[in-house]
Amino acid sequence: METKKKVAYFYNNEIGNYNYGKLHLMNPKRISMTHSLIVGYGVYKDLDVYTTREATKEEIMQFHDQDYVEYLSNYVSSSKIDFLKKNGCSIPLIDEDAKNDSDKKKQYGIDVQADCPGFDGLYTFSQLSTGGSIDAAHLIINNAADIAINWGGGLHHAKKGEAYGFCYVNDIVICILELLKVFPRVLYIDIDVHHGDGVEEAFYTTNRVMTVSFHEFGEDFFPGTGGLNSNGEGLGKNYAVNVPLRPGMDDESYVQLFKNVMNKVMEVYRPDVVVFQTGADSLANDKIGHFNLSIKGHGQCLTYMMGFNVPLVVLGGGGYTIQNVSRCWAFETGLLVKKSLNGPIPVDDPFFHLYEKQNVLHVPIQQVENKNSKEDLNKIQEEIFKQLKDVEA
Ligand code: V1S
Ligand code: CA
Ligand code: ZN
Repeated sequence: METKKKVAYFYNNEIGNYNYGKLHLMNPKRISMTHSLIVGYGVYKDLDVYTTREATKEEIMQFHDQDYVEYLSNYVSSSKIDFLKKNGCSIPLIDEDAKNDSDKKKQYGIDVQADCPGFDGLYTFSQLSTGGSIDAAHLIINNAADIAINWGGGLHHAKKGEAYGFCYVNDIVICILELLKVFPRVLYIDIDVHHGDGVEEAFYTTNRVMTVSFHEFGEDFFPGTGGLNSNGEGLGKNYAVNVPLRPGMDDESYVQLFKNVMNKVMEVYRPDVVVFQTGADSLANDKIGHFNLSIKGHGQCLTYMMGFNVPLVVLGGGGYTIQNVSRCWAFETGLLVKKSLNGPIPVDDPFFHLYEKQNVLHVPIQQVENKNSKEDLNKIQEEIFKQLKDVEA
C-alpha cells in the first residue's frame, strides 16, 4: 500500500502586499490568492503549514555578490525619499548618493521603466521568497517532509550580480546550494514558459545539478537563451537539458514530451532530490506566454514526478493571468496531498470578485494552432535522448 507523503507548505501573509508598480505584470497578490483557495477548499488540513521567514544577507550571499546584495538591501525608492523629506523625517540609513546613482542602477539591473523596477520593500519581498525556498530545502534534508512547497519562490532569472526578468534574488539557486550540502545529485525541472537561465547558468559547469527547462523559444521571446544545443560545459557537459518549443503547445503534446524526457532523465541521472519550478505562465491565456496548457495538463507533470518517490521541493515562478495562477497552484497543492478540490470557487473567498466571471477552478483553454508539429517534437526528443546517452556512459 502506498504511504501518505508528508507535505510542508510555506506562506507569509505579507508577500502579497508588495507591488512592482501599476503597469507591471508581476503581481505578488497571486500568492495570497493561491493561499486563500488552499484555505477555502480545505487543502491546508492535509499540509504542515509554516510561516515563511526572511532569508538573511549571509544566506543570500551564498550565491549573490556582496555589493549587489548591499545595494538591494539599502534600496529605497526616490518617491519614498521625497515623502520622508517632505515630512521632515531624518533618513540616516539612506545613502542618497548611492540611491541616485543611475550607473549603479544600470549595473544591478534595476530600472523603474522596465522588467525589474525599484519598488519599496523589494529586498524584504526577495528575502521572503528566498526564506521559503531555503527552509523547504532544510525540511527535506532533515527528513521532516517528503514534499515542500513555496509558491512565493521560483524566481529563476536573477543573476549573481544583477536583477533580471522580474527576479532580484535567485531563491532556486540558493535552495539548490543548501541541498548540495547534503545530497550528491540534484535535479532541477522548470516548466515556466521562460527559459530557466539563471539556474542553468549557476550550475552550467557541474554534474552535481542537472537542469531541465521546457520553454517557449524564438522570435525574440524572452530571454532568448535555452537552445537545444546549450548543454553545459566542462564537468557539466550534457547536464543542462533544454526543450525549446513554439507557441501553442497543448496538453497532449506537452505532457507526452514531458513524460518521455523526464523518464529518461530519471533513469540516467538518478537524483537524490528534485527541485520543481512550476511557473504558471505556461498555461493557456497567459498575458505573456503562448502555450495552451490546461491546469490539469500542467498538473499532470507534477503528478508524474511524484510517482518517482524522490523528495520534492515545489516552487512557483511566472504566471500573469493571476486568477489562473491561483487556480493552478491551489489545484496542484491538492494533487500533492492527493485531495481533489470540489465545487466552485468559495463565495467567501476574499478575492471572489476576481473570479466572478468564471467562478470555477478549471477554465477552458484556447482554440489556437499548435505550432509544434509531431515531427518537430520527435526531433527534439531524439536530440535530447542522444545527449542523455552521454550522461549514461
Ligand atoms: N514578454 C514579456 C515581457 N513583458 C514585460 C513587461 C511588461 C510590462 C511591464 F510593466 C514590465 C515588463 N517584460 C517582459 C520580458 C520579461 C519576462 C520575465 C518573465 C519572468 C518569469 O516568468 O520567467 C519568472 C518570474 N522582458 C522582455 O521581453 C524585455 C524587454 C525585452 C521588453 C520589455 N521591456 C519592459 C524591457 C525590455
Ligand atoms: Ca522553463
Ligand atoms: Zn516565466
